[in-house]
Amino acid sequence: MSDKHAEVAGGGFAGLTAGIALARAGWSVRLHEQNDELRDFGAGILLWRNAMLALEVIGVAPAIRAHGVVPDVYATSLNGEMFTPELAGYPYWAITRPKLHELLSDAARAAGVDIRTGSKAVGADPSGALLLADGTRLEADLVIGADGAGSAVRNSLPTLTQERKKYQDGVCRVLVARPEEFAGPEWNRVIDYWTLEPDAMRILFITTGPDTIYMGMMATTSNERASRIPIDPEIWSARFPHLAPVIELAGRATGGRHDAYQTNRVTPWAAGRAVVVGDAAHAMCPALGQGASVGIVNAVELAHTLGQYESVDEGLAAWEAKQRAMTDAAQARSAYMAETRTLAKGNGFTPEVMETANFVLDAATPETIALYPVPEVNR
Ligand code: FAD
Ligand code: 5PR
Repeated sequence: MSDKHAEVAGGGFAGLTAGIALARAGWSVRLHEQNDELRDFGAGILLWRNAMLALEVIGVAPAIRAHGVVPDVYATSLNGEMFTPELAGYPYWAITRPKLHELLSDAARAAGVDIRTGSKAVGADPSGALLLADGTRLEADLVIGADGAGSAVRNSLPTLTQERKKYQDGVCRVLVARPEEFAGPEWNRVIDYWTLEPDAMRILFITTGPDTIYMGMMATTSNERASRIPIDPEIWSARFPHLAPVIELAGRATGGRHDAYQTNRVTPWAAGRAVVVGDAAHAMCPALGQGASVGIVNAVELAHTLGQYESVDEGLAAWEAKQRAMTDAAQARSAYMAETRTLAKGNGFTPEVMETANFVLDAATPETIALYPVPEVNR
């Protein structure tokens, strides 16, 4: 067990996961969230096998399995034509973001993480200190910037270079109450409805529980009506007439949000005793549905790798050396998929695409790995 101390900026999925993993390894951890409440926006989320293995390591996976839904298949439809469904038997879970966030927050408190809300970070000192907006300087053996794509911690560290990119697409995300017509177990699936003409519009339909459906409604940002929150039912129903009943519900949903696809790639991830994890380090296109999952994996591996080194600096270097290739590949692949919209053609989950989801953490035991067998076709 460690006797070291960490200061974490950011109470999103990456920051909470890093906090739990370090606290369970004996670190004292204080976590700063700028908002007055701990929560997440953005409707629903897919957690792939890689994330589930990480969440097993920190003890949160059983609750995800209890509250989430295993989609029986991932079906793709282009202009109303259904391709052969994929991912039958693949171990992945759909869950609402508020639920995932609540489970991680509860686990962080249970692990002893000292959570400070309304606490805003403005930067880090590589010699080992987190700097807060109120002028406080908090010394630590490790400072983690898990403060999202706009990371103040990252921006305060001049040796971390970043490439930022914007893409043509954006997505409106809403959570709707699951209507009677979609109550049956045959709707416990992902259906990816595409149209590409005259411009791309897509509805990603994901059942997230007995009472909720997550709808990711993608369009080019130049299509203003289709990029609007609240959802404009008329423009969406004209393109997807058979989905009119759920589109109506989406139009009435509250708490939805629109995001344009934006990415950043940071090199290196650490400066002295300061390090970035999650979107602060590697925001990616959502096409693989892997942004949070990769952040969760890297956060768990960070704690695991640090446990193998006496010196934090050496541990950080070893961690980045191990996690970099998988992370870069996920970013490159999701960017390619977003740019080419290859998922619209069906049969998109090739073994190459599944590489990120199939990534196995060093921290996972053989017993854990055995809980999540990968079907032959997805290897
Ligand atoms: P964030 O979620 O941005 O959290 C950062 C936290 O830090 C926030 O709470 C913020 O308030 C706080 N903060 C910010 N600045 C400061 C500061 N200065 N001081 C203190 N606190 C601060 N990923 C998946 O794995 N599966 C999916 O299905 C999936 N779908 C997606 C769909 C879309 C449309 C998009 C856009 C993304 C999707 N993702 C998905 C990616 C995922 O949402 C992100 O990768 C993930 O939420 C990032 O988590 P994070 O903790 O790194 O950052
Ligand atoms: N997967 C998920 C998702 O929310 C999106 C995509 C893929 C879970 C965006 O709605 O391809 O853009 C995607």
